[in-house]
Amino acid sequence: MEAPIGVIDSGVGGLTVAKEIMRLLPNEKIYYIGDTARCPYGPRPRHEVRNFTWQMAKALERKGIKLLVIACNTATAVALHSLQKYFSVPVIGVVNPGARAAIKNTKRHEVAVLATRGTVESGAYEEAIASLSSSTHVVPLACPTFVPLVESGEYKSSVARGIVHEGLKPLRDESFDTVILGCTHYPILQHYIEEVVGEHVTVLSSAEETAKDVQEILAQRGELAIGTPQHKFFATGSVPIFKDIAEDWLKLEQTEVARIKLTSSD
Ligand code: I24
Ligand code: DGL
Repeated sequence: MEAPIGVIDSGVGGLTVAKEIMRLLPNEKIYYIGDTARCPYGPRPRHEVRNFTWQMAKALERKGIKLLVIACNTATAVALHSLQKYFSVPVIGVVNPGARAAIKNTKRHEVAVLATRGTVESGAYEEAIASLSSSTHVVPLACPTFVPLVESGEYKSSVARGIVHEGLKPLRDESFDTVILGCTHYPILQHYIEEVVGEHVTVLSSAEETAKDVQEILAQRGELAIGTPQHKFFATGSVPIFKDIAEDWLKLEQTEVARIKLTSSD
């Protein structure tokens, strides 16, 4: 089908999800909104995150999309269910795909979830995991230093290694065989996270699992695209900064990035 897949996020982090969708479904056109002017969502009160998420979803609905992906874990945690009730196109978030993959993987029924404060406080991952497997124990951990670390550009340095090791210290006394990266930015730190948890623990990214869900839903509805897509990106903040990060991360040239205004009347 001609219509694009809509992807919304608090900023550029959701490009980790967009990249997985592009990799799995290279013919699909993506319309992406990053609310870079109001990023990060992680520390914000839930009513605010819900409000901002609605604004992005409505803006994409007006542009015409066949499916909406909430790429931001914090936004998914507080807004998914209400958006699913309102929109006529399928709306998927990143929490259920991550939870499902973790349940499939865990042998000991013990899963750790790394996420922002907002996501951890919402209890969304516990709820999603409990509905799939009531016997699975969840160890949630907020890692509030990780998003600023990635966004500082220091994510490859030895400073990054130290911050990740420090942030994951509370996991030392916990038992688990599976970790969900429940935040858009954490796949960037995956190597350091794997170093801390050790080789006997599987680290899963919600981003990758979500792309599989998108594929399944579109295939089921007979809505998979054919052809060469021209993606469009919209940012509420700086266009050149967004473009730089997007082209670097997605390994694309000449991406189309425009400024978008979101208001409470949306
Ligand atoms: N990564 C993210 N956000 C940033 C960044 C980064 N700066 C460097 N890198 N900045 O998120 C956020 C600041 N805003 C200001 C307003 O405009 C938008 C940006 C993670 C991105 C994950 C795809 C590091 C970096 C990069 C390129 C690719 C990946 C990456 F520069 F981690
Ligand atoms: N996109 C957010 C998430 O996945 C991380 C960045 C933010 O706090 O806005 O939870």
